[in-house]
Amino acid sequence: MNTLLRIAIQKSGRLQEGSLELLKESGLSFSNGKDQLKTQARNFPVEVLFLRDDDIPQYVEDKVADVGLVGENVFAEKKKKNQIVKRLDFAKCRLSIAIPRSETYGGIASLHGKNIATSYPNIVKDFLQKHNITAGIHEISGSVEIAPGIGLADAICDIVSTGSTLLGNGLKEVETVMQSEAVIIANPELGPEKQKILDKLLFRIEAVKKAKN
Ligand code: PRT
Ligand code: ZN
Repeated sequence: MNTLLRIAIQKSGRLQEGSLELLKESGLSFSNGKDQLKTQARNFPVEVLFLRDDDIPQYVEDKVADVGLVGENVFAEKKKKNQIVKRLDFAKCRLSIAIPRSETYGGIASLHGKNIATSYPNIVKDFLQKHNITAGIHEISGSVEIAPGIGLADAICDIVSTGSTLLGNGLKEVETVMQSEAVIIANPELGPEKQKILDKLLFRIEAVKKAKN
């Protein structure tokens, strides 16, 4: 049986288009059926699985997929035994702490005793620990930016790109917790055949990147 490298990408959302484009620019061609769960490249030993981005690190750790394409923020939050094998220069954003605009910010120590709403509890926990801050973390899965306005939290930690969402919700960015971009993560124990396919793919991706610059 011929070995296939299984690549998990986001089923729909901000990473989906860029992920498929990257694979196509690297010379892989797919039959474009909609609503597929998986598809095989016609001309390269790769199979693509379409998943929710949050699930990808676990699937890669469990070897359901061999590699995955996710935001670095998701990779960092999930804390799996995978490795980043390529940074991709798209879906750039940052994870930041924001507070109501009406409040004065007296530096990171003023987060002491506050309640922070976020979808990234592990990253926030590590950040607070690193700065010796004791604060509450309130995990919510979506619409984090409305939390201070409805009295659910004093501050938030969420993804920021242009900053207009924060502005629209009366918030201001006060600390950058991490920078993020799309990355390729891989299970560290791929075995020689899959590793060879991955190396070939990464070589092509690098060539595409160089041609663009
Ligand atoms: O359904 P699934 O779980 O797969 O997708 P999702 O809804 O969890 O993720 P999705 O598609 O929204 O984002 C996927 C990844 O894109 C994130 O994990 C980030 O790595 C990256 N990314 C880049 C962003 C943004 N830019 C971004 N702007 N993810 C989210 N946003 C949000 C931001 O939180 C804000 O609410 O977009 C809004 C607009 O941002 P501003 O600052 O430009 O106003
Ligand atoms: Zn998600």
